[in-house]
Amino acid sequence: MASGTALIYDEEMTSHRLLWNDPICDIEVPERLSFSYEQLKCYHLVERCVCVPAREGSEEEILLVHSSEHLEVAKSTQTMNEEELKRVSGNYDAFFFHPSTYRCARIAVGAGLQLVDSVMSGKVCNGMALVRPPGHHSQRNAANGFCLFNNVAIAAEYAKRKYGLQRILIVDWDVHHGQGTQYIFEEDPSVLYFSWHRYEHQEFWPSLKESDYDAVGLGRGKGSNINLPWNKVGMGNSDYLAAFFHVLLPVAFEFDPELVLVSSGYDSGIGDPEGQMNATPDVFAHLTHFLMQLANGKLCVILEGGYHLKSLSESVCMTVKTLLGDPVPQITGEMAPCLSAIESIQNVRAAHKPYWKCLMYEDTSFLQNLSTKSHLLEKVNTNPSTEHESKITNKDEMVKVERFLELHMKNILFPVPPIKTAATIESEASAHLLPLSIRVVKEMDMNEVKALVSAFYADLVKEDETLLSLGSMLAVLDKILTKQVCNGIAESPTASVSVAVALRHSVRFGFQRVLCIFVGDMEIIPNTEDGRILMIHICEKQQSEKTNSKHYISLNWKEGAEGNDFFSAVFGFILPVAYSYQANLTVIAVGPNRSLGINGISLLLGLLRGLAESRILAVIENTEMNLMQSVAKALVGDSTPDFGVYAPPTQEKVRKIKILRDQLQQEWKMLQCSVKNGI
Ligand code: Q9C
Ligand code: ZN
Repeated sequence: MASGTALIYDEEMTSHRLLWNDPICDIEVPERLSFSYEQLKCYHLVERCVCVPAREGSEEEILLVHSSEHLEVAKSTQTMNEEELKRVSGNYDAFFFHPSTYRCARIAVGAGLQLVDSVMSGKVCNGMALVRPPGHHSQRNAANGFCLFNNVAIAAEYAKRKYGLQRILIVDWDVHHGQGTQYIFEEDPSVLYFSWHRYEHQEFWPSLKESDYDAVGLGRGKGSNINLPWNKVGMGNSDYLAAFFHVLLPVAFEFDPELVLVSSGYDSGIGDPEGQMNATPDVFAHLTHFLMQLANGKLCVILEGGYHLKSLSESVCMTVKTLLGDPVPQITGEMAPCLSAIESIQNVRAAHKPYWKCLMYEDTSFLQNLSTKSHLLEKVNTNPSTEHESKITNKDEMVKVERFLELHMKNILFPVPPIKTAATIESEASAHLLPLSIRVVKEMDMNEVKALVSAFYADLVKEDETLLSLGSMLAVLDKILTKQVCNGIAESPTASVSVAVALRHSVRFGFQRVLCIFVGDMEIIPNTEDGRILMIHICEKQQSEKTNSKHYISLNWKEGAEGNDFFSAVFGFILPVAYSYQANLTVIAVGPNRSLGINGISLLLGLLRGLAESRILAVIENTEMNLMQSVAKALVGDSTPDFGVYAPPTQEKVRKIKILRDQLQQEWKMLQCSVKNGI
């Protein structure tokens, strides 16, 4: 399997710059690139990447997407004087030419292609290209919005041709709508384009009707264009995460791309003068982490916008750090999407219901009540405190954000344990099946275990036999609690007791919120740490007795015969609850009669690494080597295995999730994805 992260940067792309006064274009400065690269050096990230040189994209490659007229106009600007440059620039909406622009734009295109080649050839697993000018507004025949050639669109078309790819996902998290990319692929079902963007009911640039949620693609491409318009400024971490849980991820996993490209604009981050949003740099680590679970990890991130230098550069660093496999920082702030975000999410889910199986049981009855596009929320908005209206407009605010970020980054960045996953290994035979990076730790000494148990856990541990099985779990847990490793696996013949001890031990150690996920038949030993532990029990049989506690959730789920219908439960329920809870440790226990396949468990683990700074203790009851191996791989960050043919969840399962969601969304707010219920 491929490993490593490519980084592509060429200083030459800083030579493209604005030569005259233009208040619209003056934010697209060369420092965007150099500052980001400096910050990467500062965090010692450059030296951990595989530095791949950029190259010029060829004319032929540019013509994959653009007209020859457009190419010729761009080419002709190389020898123009300032006056002529200004005149040609004036032919476009928000673009400026410099004599070096054509050359830079060709390098920007080539950088993207070098990245695609590095990933597709297996030289690296993923990577990022820092480029200027950006690309996603550029159209077949026109420059637009600081963009000359559409770098990402060309990369997608190139990947299709050169590697015969049939499914490419483009995620555009820039705060502007990449209308250029939409136009290029709107009839093409092989490219799924997702974009969220500041829209404000069409008031915000580029103010197009076709940026709204009902632009779903054309002809054979229907369903492969997903627009999520933000109708308010101030969207933050929880709004972005909700968009991923309830729109992008379910559809993306159903689409099952062979390659993921990101139109990676950071003007959707806090402090940006264009976006006016509130998302902090750490959210980009999460977004990146989610996308790394697709396409066997083949992820190419290509820079687009981002105009607050500090915010931009920190966000770039969070992205690259995550691509490198570092633990994901804990997300900050209240975990509740705002009403306006929920409304947008609901609308786009409804608009795409005809095209995606994961949405086929969506309730769209609300649509009939809307004669025009809904502004209904302005009226029903009962909780204005979660709505945001303030706009940052002046330099003072920009400086405030800078100070905030300075502090914030110090808080969220933590030292990475050099070896990340711990396990105790029973036999030589099992040792060689586990990933090499696993750190083998010695079981805790029996006398120590006895002393510990008799002092604090005697009520949980009544048999000597059970005592014996705690040695492995306690040794691994200790390494996690003391931050020597990030996560670990313990085998235990008595998982429920091991987990009960692990939970109480972690709480005693000082953890305030431990998320515990049980998979399979297991006796749940009630805990006395109420509130500090949240349990989700995934099993076939209904566990009725304990459902009255708000910190015990029973999710009755049996994976379908074809497997992999688990996505809907993961994205629609488990992740939203887990992110709402903001755990600082995750414990997952897999017992007998598990109702999930190994793939489902791997996916779940891969995704749970996004929580609690990736701290996970996995306790596995039966010594099933396949399962052990997959869990170990997921914990060290290997990409999730292929899922096979997509199997939609049955209507009954969708209903089950919905009932749980309606029941619990007041408590766990990230579950909210429609305004009809519960608000
Ligand atoms: N009144 C990127 O972020 N604003 N481009 C034009 C006209 C243009 C943004 C405002 C913003 C372009 C790649
Ligand atoms: Zn932008």
